[in-house]
Amino acid sequence: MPPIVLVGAPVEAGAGRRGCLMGPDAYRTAGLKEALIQLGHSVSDLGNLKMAPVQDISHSNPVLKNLAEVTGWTRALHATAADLGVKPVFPVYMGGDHSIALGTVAGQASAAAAKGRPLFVLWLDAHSDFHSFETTESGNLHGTPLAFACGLPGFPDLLNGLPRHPVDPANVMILGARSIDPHERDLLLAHDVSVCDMRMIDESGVAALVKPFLERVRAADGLLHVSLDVDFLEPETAPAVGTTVPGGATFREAHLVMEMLHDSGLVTSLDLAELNPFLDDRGRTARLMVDLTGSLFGRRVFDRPTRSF
Ligand code: Z70
Ligand code: MN
Ligand code: MN
Ligand code: MN
Repeated sequence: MPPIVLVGAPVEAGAGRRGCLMGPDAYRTAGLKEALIQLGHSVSDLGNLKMAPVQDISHSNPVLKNLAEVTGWTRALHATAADLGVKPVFPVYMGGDHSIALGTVAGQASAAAAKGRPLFVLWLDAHSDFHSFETTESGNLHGTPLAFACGLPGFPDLLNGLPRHPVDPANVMILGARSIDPHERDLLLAHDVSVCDMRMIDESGVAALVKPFLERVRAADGLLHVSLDVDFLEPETAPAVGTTVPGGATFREAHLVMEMLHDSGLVTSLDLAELNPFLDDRGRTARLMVDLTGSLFGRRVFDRPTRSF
């Protein structure tokens, strides 16, 4: 595994309530870097990115919130991800609300294009985040990053004239969905995105859903970006999130996904999104996210099989 680079993105401008800007520091307090070092990785922390609001950006939809700030973060994160994505490192983007993925996925996609390899995206989320800036009714821009990543129309020039390298919607899997708005549902169907909702998890189990996706990534020699939204998890397990949606992934399902991702050896970048430490219960959601990241980076009980009967 290449060296891990932690990038702090203290973004809350994309969410409906404040607090996600404390996310990166909560991951530091919960010992993310130390946990990864303990697993034998070499880890550096670039600190928190800086952002300058972009004033010369506008859009006809009057409900959009904090467009200047979100665009500033998108450009900063896009530049960082495009740079880290071509280096022999594994970037972990510590959000910040999920609008960070407007920049991280675009940057990783730009790097993948430079390498001539397809980018795949696994979106672990209660939501599909598949609004364009035209279709969002809440105006909360954390509801838009996956549509932007897939190259959908209805966005202003978030990348300051730099080319978008759209992720093929056929290379995306959403897992854990249970709250999708009507416009998003139409767009997901029109673009033929694979959406695995909670019913599919209940009926098939996460392993049977994730396995064929990982096989596709391997067969295509793809790079794989994983975007983990805290609300993928059941809110009783992970309370530190602004919009709680009951019926989420269990502790064990989430760990199993992370363990399978580790064993695949296919993951090349990771977002940790939507942690709101202001809403946490004595840091337990932050610690759970650190533990899940540990599973993605190889934590297991034994490093070889024990005797079997
Ligand atoms: C809804 C909207 C959302 C969280 C994404 C929800 C968006 N679709 N909420 N992540 N926590 O407002 O667009
Ligand atoms: Mn999300
Ligand atoms: Mn490019
Ligand atoms: Mn969500």
